[in-house]
Amino acid sequence: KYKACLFDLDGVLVDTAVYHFQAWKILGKHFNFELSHEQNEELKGISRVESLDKILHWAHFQATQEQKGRWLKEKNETYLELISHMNPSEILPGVISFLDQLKEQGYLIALGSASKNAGIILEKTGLTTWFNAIIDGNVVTKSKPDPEVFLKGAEALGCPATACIVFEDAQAGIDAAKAGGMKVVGVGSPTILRGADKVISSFTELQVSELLLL
Ligand code: B16
Ligand code: MG
Repeated sequence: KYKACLFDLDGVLVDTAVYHFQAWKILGKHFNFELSHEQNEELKGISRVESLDKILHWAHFQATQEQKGRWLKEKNETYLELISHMNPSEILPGVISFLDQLKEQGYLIALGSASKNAGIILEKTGLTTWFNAIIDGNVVTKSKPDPEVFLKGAEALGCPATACIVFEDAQAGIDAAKAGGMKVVGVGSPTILRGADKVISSFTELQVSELLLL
């Protein structure tokens, strides 16, 4: 029935949201803005540029193009410094065993992330070799909820969308998977994630055999 699994990165395989949060908080000092946890939730799955626009809107700060360009670069430098210490212990619980089961049962595996830093994170955590295809922020032109990232993943694997299952922690990503005609498993809280075919709080709760019930 299903041939491939497409994984989001941040919040699904590893918890880099904490590093994005820290980096945006440090940047916010330039315009006296303190990012809240609730606001950080809204930044999940959306691109770096869109994140800054949202933050400036919340801060009621009118920035010039020059300031924006400088701040995007600065935020990423802080973020790169924070993720430079990442290691395999930061892979979320149950992920490796789940990927193992998928490989054993012949599923293809792709990454579908909005992050331009996905490659570095996969390397640092030792996850790179699991993937048959990697689609990240460097190759997509339209960010989630547009389905482009997942459609490109399906194409790279040579699978029709209907044979793909997406794993996502962000509402924008769930909407993207649905718009692409794929099944989607939400990773997080069922009260936050709407429209997923199933929601798990962690991969420790899921067996590959259960995917057939989707
Ligand atoms: P970068 P995902 C997304 O990754 C994050 O959830 C989002 O918070 C971030 O703004 C975006 O990547 C871009 O990241 O600044 O590293 O290019 O969840 O799609 O794996
Ligand atoms: Mg995510």
